[in-house]
Amino acid sequence: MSIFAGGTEGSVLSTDASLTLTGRSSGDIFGGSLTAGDLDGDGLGELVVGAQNDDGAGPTSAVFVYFGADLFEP
Ligand SMILES: [Ca+2]
Repeated sequence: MSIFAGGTEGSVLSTDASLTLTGRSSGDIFGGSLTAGDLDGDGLGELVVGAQNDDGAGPTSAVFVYFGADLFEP
C-alpha cells in the first residue's frame, strides 16, 4: 500500500509515494480495510490497516495500527 502526500483539497502533491507499507505475507489482503483517526489524543493521526487473510491461509485476520509520530520519521 502506497501513501501519497496530499493537500487539504484532496489534491496529490507528489507522484512519489511518501510511505509504502506491506503486509506480512502475500495474499493477506493487507489494506483491504483501513481507517484513520487520532486514537491516542496526541494530535497526530493514526492509520489502522486490516489484513483480512493475515496468515495467508485464512481465516485469521489482523489489524495493524501505525502511530502518527512513527509514520513519517526519516
Ligand atoms: Ca495520535
